Amino acid sequence: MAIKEILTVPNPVLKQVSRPVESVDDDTRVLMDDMLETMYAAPGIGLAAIQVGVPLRIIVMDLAGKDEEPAPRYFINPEILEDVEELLLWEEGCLSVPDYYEEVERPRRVKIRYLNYDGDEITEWAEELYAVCIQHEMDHLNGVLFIDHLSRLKRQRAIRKVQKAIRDKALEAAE
Ligand code: GNR
Ligand code: NI
Repeated sequence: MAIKEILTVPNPVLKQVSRPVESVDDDTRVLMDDMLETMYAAPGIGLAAIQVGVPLRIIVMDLAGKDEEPAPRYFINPEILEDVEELLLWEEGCLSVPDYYEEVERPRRVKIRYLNYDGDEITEWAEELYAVCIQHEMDHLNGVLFIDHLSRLKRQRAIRKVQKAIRDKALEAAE
């Protein structure tokens, strides 16, 4: 297993549309293992392959609480089959937009279909945090970030904040 570098805004790779996985094989599983390790180390509750520079429709997630057993989830080629009109407002963050948090509204429940770690097809409803997270991650597969759901002013503020943090870190390291 290996921890990979997580890309941050405004890296244009994050805007790429990821392509479907053709077959779920050992290469796919090595990538998913590395993604999970990278996500846990960050730490985060979800990660899309494009965030580590791989343009494939793959997501890993773990929504277990601090005192719970790890519960890794793997999603390959996920699709939203159905959603509900009722919206849920949730304060989101993103490992590609570090240290910036803002509320986003999304459908409260979504019916999803995907392949799991073994390549088996799963269809199920996701709700609450699971619904928020899978929609956030599926946006990444289409080159969309949660800040793209905000006003242009807030989006630019978020990007500048990340750029400043990176610049300050580089200056600190050069001292
Ligand atoms: O770690 C993460 N937390 C989070 C909180 C609210 C809504 C979505 C997320 S996903 C994020 C990790 C990430 O950037 N995934 O792409
Ligand atoms: Ni994200």
